[in-house]
Amino acid sequence: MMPQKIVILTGAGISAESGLGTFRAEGGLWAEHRIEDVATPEGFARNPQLVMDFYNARRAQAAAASPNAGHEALARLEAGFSGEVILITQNVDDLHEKAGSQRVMHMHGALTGALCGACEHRWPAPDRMSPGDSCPQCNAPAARPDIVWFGEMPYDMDEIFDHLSGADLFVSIGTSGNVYPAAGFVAEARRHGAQTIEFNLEPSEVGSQFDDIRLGPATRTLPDWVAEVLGS
Ligand code: BJW
Repeated sequence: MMPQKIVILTGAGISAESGLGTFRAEGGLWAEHRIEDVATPEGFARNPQLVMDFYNARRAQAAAASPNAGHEALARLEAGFSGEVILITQNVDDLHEKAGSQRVMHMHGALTGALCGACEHRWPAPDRMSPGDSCPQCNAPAARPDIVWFGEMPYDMDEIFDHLSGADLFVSIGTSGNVYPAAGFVAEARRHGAQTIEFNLEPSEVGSQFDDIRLGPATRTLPDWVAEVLGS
């Protein structure tokens, strides 16, 4: 049966072929940086310069990167599918938007955003952020990258769980299934009756929970799958 509502979760793997590093691969971001130093509120409090440098560098890399055939296939799906397509990304880059996707939920935040640690006001991040930058709304010297770190609540969770409960098809792309709550989305979608597909180079930590697994680089597997769904 043709699905009416497709909910897609993407992770670092979809941007790997655009030259952006993944986290847990050999030589990935977590091999070069300790998670507790650069991706926790405690790490930011201890050494804000280190954390700003980490995200300033990643912001510059993401700005220079181009979407690949995987991002482009998902944008074609959203434009051409007769039902609803919801795209949830854990990625903080903007390659889905650059590819033309319109409805993208950034559950772990965005490199293009700044957030006030005092009043929670958000504004577009400058190319380089510095510790002590002040908030344009409340003036507190409390600017930080608008990124969801470990121990913080990911964004749009109520809306995401609503979408998962209404999905006919849940699709996970290029994520290792190590980080919750995203790693639990497949179980949630299944509980509500969705069919599930995983796209990855290898089965993820939660790979056994999917009905179907398509292995291979996303630039190859996604264009094929989208052509299948759109019947082209
Ligand atoms: C390809 C490919 C190609 C490569 N084609 N594929 C114990 C049990 C359960 C939970 C917890 C626990 N202790 C603590 C927690 C909670 C914690 C957590 O999950 N910890 C785990 C480590 C256990 N989670 C949190 O703290 C989250 N908040 C939270 O839980 O709030 C409470 C809450 C309760 C109830 C409901 C809701 C909330 C916050 C998590 C924040 C994560 N932040 C990061 C960093 C910030 C963003 C950034 O700097 O970019 O987000 S961590 C990092 O991991 C980043 C990513 O978004 C995230 C996921 O990584 P991803 O995308 O899966 O990347 P990789 O590298 O792991 O995998 C890449 C995959 O691609 C691989 O599988 C490759 O094979 C594949 N691949 N090339 C296809 N070409």
